[in-house]
Amino acid sequence: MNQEKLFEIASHFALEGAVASIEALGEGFINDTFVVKTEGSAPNYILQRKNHVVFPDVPGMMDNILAVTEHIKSKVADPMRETLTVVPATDGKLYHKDGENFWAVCLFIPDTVTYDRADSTALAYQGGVGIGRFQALLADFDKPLNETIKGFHNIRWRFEQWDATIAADPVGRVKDLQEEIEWVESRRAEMLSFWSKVETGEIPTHVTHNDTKISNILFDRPTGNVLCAIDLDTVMSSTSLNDFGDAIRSYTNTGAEDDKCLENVEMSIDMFRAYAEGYLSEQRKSMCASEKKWLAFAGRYITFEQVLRFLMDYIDGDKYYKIAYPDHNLVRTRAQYKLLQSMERQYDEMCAIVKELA
Ligand code: GN1
Ligand code: MG
Repeated sequence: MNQEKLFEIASHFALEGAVASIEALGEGFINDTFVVKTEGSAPNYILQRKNHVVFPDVPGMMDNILAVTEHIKSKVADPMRETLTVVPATDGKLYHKDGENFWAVCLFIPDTVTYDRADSTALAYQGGVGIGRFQALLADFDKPLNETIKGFHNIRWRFEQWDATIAADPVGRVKDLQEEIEWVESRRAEMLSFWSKVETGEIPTHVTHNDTKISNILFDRPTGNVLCAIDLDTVMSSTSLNDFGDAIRSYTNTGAEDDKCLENVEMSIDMFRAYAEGYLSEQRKSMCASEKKWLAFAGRYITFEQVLRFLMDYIDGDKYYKIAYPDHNLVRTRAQYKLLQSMERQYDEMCAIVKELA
């Protein structure tokens, strides 16, 4: 993106200090992210173009982020480091709209590090602390949040999309996928039965992060301790089990999410234990009995959902996830299914660990 345009976008925000440079940060799957550096001692900033196809209600999303971060700020020792700080536009809105694109800014938190992979149990433990603390700080948050992506981890809604996609079969792939479709169908009743416990309130809902991979946890550079959860775009109300489950899906995988070599993919029970220890060190006291009972299952639930979502996108002609090659979504489906099977095999042990720790 051209520099002149980026400077023009940045000029719409209430920044301290003159902008010195704007550079791309990482290769986001969903948003485009930039670091805005300013002259002298003024703070630096993160500027993001929010993906309005994935997030149809960016203003609602920014309202969620502001409400949640203000709540956290009111409770922590270092409010400028222990959560994100939203920087409004000069007109007071939480975003700037440029044509069809929405832009938003938050403070850059200095002296921090992030990781792309959890390659040690110590890091998995810290990641668990990060999400556990995030949920604990928000346990008494009582304002309604906007549902910025409909039915995000609601498997009943995902099955509605699934049935419609299979019926439409827009690119004629269904005929070659009978085995893979059966992976999903054979678990339909079990997954819906879990979700019905959320629908009846047997499993309560809270503020959830909904994208709990390691790269969304910020660590303090001097101490190495976990500082806060970042990327709050998907903050919504759901069961906190989903945050745990999605983290288990990503932290415990010994292979890649899209590994072509299925032998690489297993769930590491050591990583499971470490993440659960960290998470429960923050959440043990506030969780109810039904949450504890279903905690281990949440790993299977979210991994199953990911099998369904990748396969559904493949059947749909690859419209949601960016792909790097033609069968990418099918490769992802198979790798996540291998992970799901590994969890199913080790499920008794997962339950025993939760029972011991909770
Ligand atoms: C998307 O791009 P990333 O990693 O933040 C997706 C998640 C999936 C993940 C799978 C808004 O997240 O739900 O689990 O891909 N986010 C959205 O890699 O759909
Ligand atoms: Mg994300």
